[in-house]
Amino acid sequence: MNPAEPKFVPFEHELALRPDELPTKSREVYQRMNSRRTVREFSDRPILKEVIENIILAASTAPSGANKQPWTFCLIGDQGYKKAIRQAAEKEEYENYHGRMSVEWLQDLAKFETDWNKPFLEIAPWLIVVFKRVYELDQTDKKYNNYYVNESVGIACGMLLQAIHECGLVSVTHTPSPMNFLSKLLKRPDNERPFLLIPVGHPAEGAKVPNIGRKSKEELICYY
Ligand code: IYR
Repeated sequence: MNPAEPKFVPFEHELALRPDELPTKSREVYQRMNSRRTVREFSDRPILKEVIENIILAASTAPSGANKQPWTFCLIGDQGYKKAIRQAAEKEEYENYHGRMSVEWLQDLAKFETDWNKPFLEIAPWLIVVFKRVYELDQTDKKYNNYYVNESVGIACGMLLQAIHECGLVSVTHTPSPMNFLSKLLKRPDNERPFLLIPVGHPAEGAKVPNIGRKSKEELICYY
């Protein structure tokens, strides 16, 4: 760090609400976030690269262990890459749905009507592949482990989903398993591991989502 720069700067508190404004504000925030749904039916309507870049910048404001920001976001808009990713993901998912997943797991997924077919990987205008960076290398190739990598990248992904939602766009958190084909296809370095594959786009006209609910306040919170 530049020694001329101060170690601490004043916290800019942009949104200081009065206590009497908080119940309404917090209810509105909840209602807004509660309207986010995972959508698997996408339109191929294009989205400007600038929009997705801003969404990724929003996600990158997430807190992280020792501010190491242990993430890389690969942004895929090329049809050739999308097709290759779809083919590789479907190969793994076919095996998952035909033997690798337990009967109990398949029963739990029945209400979502998912299967090994993943057309959204080619239809959505953008795929974001989030990689976690397990360690960094210095100029001499000495390894420095990052801290709380799963926590940090998980938080960034949550913020990414919310940023997508705030833009009126939709996403699905896709977790083909195993995911190492993404490292190979995208030629990622050894310190990066695939974390989540997130197609982003507009919803298809008439898109439907499963009729499922969320836990109640009583089920969620333990009061002390
Ligand atoms: N990864 C698979 C299966 C799947 C697993 C869970 I847990 C889900 O909540 C949804 C799907 C797939 O993407 O189809």
